[in-house]
Amino acid sequence: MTDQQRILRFRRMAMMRAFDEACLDALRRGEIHGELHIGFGQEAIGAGMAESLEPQDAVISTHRNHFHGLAKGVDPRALLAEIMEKETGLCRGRGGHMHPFDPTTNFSATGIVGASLPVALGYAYAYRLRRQRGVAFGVTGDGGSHTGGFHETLVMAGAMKLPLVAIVENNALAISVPFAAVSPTRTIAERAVAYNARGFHVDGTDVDAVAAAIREASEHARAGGGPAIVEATCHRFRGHFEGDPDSYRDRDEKRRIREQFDPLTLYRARLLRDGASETALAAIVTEENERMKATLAAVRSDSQPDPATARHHGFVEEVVR
Ligand SMILES: Cc1ncc(C[n+]2csc(CCOP(=O)(O)OP(=O)(O)O)c2C)c(N)n1
Repeated sequence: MTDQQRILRFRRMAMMRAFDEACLDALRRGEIHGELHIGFGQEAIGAGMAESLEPQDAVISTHRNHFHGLAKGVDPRALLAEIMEKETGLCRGRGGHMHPFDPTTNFSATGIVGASLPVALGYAYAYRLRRQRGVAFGVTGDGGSHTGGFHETLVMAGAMKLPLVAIVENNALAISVPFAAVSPTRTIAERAVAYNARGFHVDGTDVDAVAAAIREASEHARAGGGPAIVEATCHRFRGHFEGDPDSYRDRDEKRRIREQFDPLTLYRARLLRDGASETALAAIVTEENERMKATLAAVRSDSQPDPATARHHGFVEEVVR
């Protein structure tokens, strides 16, 4: 791997963090309504995915979806505009933060826990039927990995050797439910054997480790070897959603997590140790923050959809007519 590739990984993580900082800013000013799920602490997974994704591949994500969309190449401005319910958003402001959909990059998300996997299965099956090279990436949390849809998806993908990679962001909490208390296995990756799938268990705060595992999993799937599960362990820095009192963890534990497991801090230290310049890395963070602030400022002046068009562009309109 070249120094340039490593710097790009750092930049991608900085960009993802800056994106969610922009979302928080907008939320605090009352410019986002409804729930907002911030991904701080999980940047290495988004950034680690990015390099394995080809244009025809699909990424189907969760309620905590921003980093996966950015990894797939979704335009940050259009994603932010969607989250801020603007007419310029990916879905003209009608999907919002939990339901972005971008047919140009094959990216979508769902607020239904675990439901990203069956959608990814549909893409994987379509690639097979159309004899296309694509791989479908279904992202889920540890909570989502316990659902029936996850199991059914892996059963069918395993039986048919479909090109599907399940990426599990295991932050060890499904809202307040600790992973260890509800999982029958120590890891999720070890369940892969039941599906004739490859299983990878990686430190999800280490972007190099994540990128390597996803690279291997996707090459395996792309080559016709069948599905893979990549479980990336990580930490969620903030509450489940903005407004969650997060009372299931004490303050000291949260501070310790932020101090010890910040993927950006950890990677910065590695790059510095390997000879990167401190000034150059600081400049990258500043550039990404400034760029995102400018994007936020631009989105702010976009208009919101006209209420008279609330029934346009959708199923409701068709049924009512
Ligand atoms: C089918 C379904 N059940 C319950 C919920 C409510 N809910 C939203 S997020 C969540 C927890 C998800 O945990 P996990 O999959 O580990 O993802 P994380 O939030 O940790 O990223 C739950 C139970 C839902 N949205 N969908």
